[in-house]
Amino acid sequence: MTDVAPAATETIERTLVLVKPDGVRRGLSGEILRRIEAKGYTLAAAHLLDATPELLAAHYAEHEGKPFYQPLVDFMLSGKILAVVAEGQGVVPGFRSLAGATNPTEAAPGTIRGDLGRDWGLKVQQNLVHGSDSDESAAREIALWFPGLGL
Ligand code: IDP
Ligand code: MG
Repeated sequence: MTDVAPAATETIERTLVLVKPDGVRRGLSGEILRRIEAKGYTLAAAHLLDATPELLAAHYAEHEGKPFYQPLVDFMLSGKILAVVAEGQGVVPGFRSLAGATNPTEAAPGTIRGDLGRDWGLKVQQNLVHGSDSDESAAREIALWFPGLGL
């Protein structure tokens, strides 16, 4: 029996993961990357950076005008962010599943937000990670956070 080669048209799926400033501050970057890798996804790129207001305005454009928007931007400017491109079949919904629900109180045990996050009584939920919500968002967000990478 011969191995079947992957179809030439097979595309590599990628998502943007951000370890938010609370995750970096709390020393959870390694644990979060461990979970991504343990699931079987591959790290394609990573860098630790300070976001800028311009980058966050583009990244979070869909949330402009919502009550948590400015607290969210301020929170994302409060410390280093670890930006990661993860890849693998189904990685966009797969990482969202690993991350868990937006509200860490409601996020299921076993998820990043459910196991490692909690409500701190702030105007914005500090929930450790961002993950792209569609292939289109992933392409847009990877271009923002990794300009020139050619991914
Ligand atoms: P997601 O990160 O689960 O995709 P989004 O709805 O895209 O959630 O919201 C972006 C971020 O804004 C969330 O991760 C969280 O930090 C914050 N956020 C969203 N909704 C609320 C809210 O109702 N109250 C406080 N913070 C929120
Ligand atoms: Mg979102």
